[in-house]
Amino acid sequence: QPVQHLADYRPYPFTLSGTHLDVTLAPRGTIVRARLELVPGALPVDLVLDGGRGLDLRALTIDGHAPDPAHIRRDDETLTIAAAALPSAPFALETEVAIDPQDNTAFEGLYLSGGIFCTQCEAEGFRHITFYPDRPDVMTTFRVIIRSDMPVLLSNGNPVRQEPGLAEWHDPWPKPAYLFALVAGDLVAVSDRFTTRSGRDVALNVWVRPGDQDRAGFAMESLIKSMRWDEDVYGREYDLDVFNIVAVDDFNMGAMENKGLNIFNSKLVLASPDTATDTDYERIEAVIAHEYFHNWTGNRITCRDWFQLCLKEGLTVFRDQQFTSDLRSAAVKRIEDVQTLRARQFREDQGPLAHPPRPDRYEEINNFYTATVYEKGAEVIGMLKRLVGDEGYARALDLYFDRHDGDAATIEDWLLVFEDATGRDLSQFKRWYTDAGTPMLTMEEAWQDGTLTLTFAQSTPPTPGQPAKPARVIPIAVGLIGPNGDEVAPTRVLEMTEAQQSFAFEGLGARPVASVLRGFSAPVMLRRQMDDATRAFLLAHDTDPFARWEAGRELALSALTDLSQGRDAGADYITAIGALAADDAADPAFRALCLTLPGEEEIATRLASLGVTPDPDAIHAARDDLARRIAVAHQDLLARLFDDMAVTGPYSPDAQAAAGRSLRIAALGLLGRIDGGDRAEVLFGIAGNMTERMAALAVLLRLGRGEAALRILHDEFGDNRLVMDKWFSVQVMAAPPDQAVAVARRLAGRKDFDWKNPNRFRALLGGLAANHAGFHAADGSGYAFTADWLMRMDAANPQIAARMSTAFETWPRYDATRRGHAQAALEQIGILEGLSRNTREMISRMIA
Ligand code: DPP
Ligand code: ZN
Repeated sequence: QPVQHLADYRPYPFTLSGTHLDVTLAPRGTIVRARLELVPGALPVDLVLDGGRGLDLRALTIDGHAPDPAHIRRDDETLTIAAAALPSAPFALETEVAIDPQDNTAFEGLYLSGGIFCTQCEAEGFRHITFYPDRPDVMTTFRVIIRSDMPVLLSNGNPVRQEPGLAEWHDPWPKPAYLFALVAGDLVAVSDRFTTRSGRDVALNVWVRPGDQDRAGFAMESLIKSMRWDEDVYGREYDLDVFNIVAVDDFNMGAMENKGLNIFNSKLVLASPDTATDTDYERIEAVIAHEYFHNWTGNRITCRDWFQLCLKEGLTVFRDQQFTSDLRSAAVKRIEDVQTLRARQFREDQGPLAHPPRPDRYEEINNFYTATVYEKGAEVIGMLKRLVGDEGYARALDLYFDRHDGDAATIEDWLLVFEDATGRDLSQFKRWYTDAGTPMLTMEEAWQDGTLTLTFAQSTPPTPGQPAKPARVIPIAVGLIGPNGDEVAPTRVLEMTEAQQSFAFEGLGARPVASVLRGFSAPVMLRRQMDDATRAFLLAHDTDPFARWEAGRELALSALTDLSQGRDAGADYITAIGALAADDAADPAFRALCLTLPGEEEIATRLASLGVTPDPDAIHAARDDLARRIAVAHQDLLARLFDDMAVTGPYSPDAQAAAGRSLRIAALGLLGRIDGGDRAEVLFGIAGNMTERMAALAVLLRLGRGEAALRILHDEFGDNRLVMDKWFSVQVMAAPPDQAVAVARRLAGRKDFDWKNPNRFRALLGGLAANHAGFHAADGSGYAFTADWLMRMDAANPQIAARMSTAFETWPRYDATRRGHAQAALEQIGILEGLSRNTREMISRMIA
């Protein structure tokens, strides 16, 4: 398959008016009979179906007759029936193929996970099940018969027939093949019901393995909350009689929004206080919502082609972020989202894998399920909402659902809806979709005669294939704080459209401090000259919670970047952070966020954006040093917080209880720098919940005294895959950097390192990648270890190998020694015989 270009889009020349599947399941030799009802266009053309060598074609007929074999051609990826063999009127194409789910270690198409048959078809998995026009703009209704002895047989839509050994499902909503799903297994359900606003009674089921029912309740609660929220906030109702969720252990993604039959990675369904952390609970709630919200933004309105992926993903992420903000703390959620964006998307934008939210070329679409498409895609919608206002946004969304229900749409369609609903010209705004890179925004201030003038300049560094970047529309939310700490001008959104632009605030009595980019109103890097005293002032007084947190973050980053370059720094930060932590009127979760230092990766990204080559060891040492000094300066306060935030009574995953625990854990992490880990050891022994136990374990591991705790956890949960994933990852992540690779190597040699399981593989390799100074060990051992495993994984599961290769995406920013080792590792992967298209594309982009 050559490079795909957005500009080459052509509609499919046939209309598909119905799909019937009849699947007889077996671990090897599953038989798939497909009947496609096709309507030819006006001109005779060949019929090209996707489907490669893995499909063993047993029979093919057109309207019941086998065509002349001379009219059928196959290659590695397609099957073509010559126009000469096709009727000019509507016809039925019937095929029978055999496939082997048991040998499918790529987990794409139909496969077996722990004895459960399941499917993953997005983006292009359906072509591994049968010959088909496997593209999102070919939509039709599906009727599916499943034949198997398994007790539970599920597919999309509504059940038509259920009898021993057979089930029939019908999905009345036309859909592309990527939303097809089939599940068969020995499963049990946690069930409930939901009545939609217009009175449709919906049966809800969360299907899990027998024994896991008591850990599926939270997922069900989250589903019901999601269904209600989408009715209340977006006016979107569910449209089938059943909604099924299935949890499986082997899954490449987090979850999948198949129509009426969502399939989830079990880590995003199963939770109990003793096995899941607060973060897990919040994530389960958000991903259940995300997949449910796709029913409208993704399924009812899908994408015309895969270049438009952010049409459904950016919008659905934006919607799940709104949902979490409504259910929990909006301020905390915004800060967390910005942290994620910076850690993953800014990082991506800074390196060789930078691409726009809507790319215009790809070799392997699975490589574009990225932070840029998802998280930046959501930020772009947030900006759009800020520019047109809440009412304009609501009008535009209503129009979008009215106009495009049943369509396979584009970013152009989406923007036109906003233009039509609000009268705004969005041609310049569109650059956010088409241009890669994080704009750098600098600000200068002038004060004269009661007028404060803010002058901004924007510039975006070149990214692969895009040397020059025209100015974008940047919404900059600004408020002003007077010298006494009161807000003298509420938030106003400045609309920057030029490369350089000034905005004046007039009639001011005394010179205020500008609070800029409130709520992180645009995904840019803001650089302004500000001394530490002014930052500390904003940290104390800003009325916008994001900007307040950001002031503290800037203080921390300026201290850490200085320290990592051998300059003394941090005193102002230590003082300011103490005052904030002591403010019992502030939300504990907010205080916890302020007390948690930026990660080493974030410090490296900041240094690189300043043109400084990051030194991973120096960054690690600087962060250790600052944390220790905070602990020394505030030990009494931290000890008080640790004690005060102890929750008594039964565990609850709600936001308020989690907030208390997060502050307690933040205090514990700092105290661990000076108490030798004694508090952590006690807490690990007595805590009744996984949140505190994992936090305590991480502290102990950093201090090199985690052995006993690890053993206890293993004894207790050795047969629980999700807990064992944590057990693997925390050891590598929290290992002292000079031991990280050795720890990873030792763990990889264990019998229970079931590396073909994506979660286990990510736990270990992702854990190492998250240990910044460990992965970037100067001797190249982290790179070599990772490369070895990527090559091994590539043969089994190309998607997972390609995704994990992003551990290398920042390699060009390091010193020559590290660059040399990284490049050698990448080149070694690149020349591997039989390397997948997925990984080949990633490597070639990274060493271009
Ligand atoms: N399952 C992935 C998601 O929901 C891809 N659609 O984002
Ligand atoms: Zn999604």
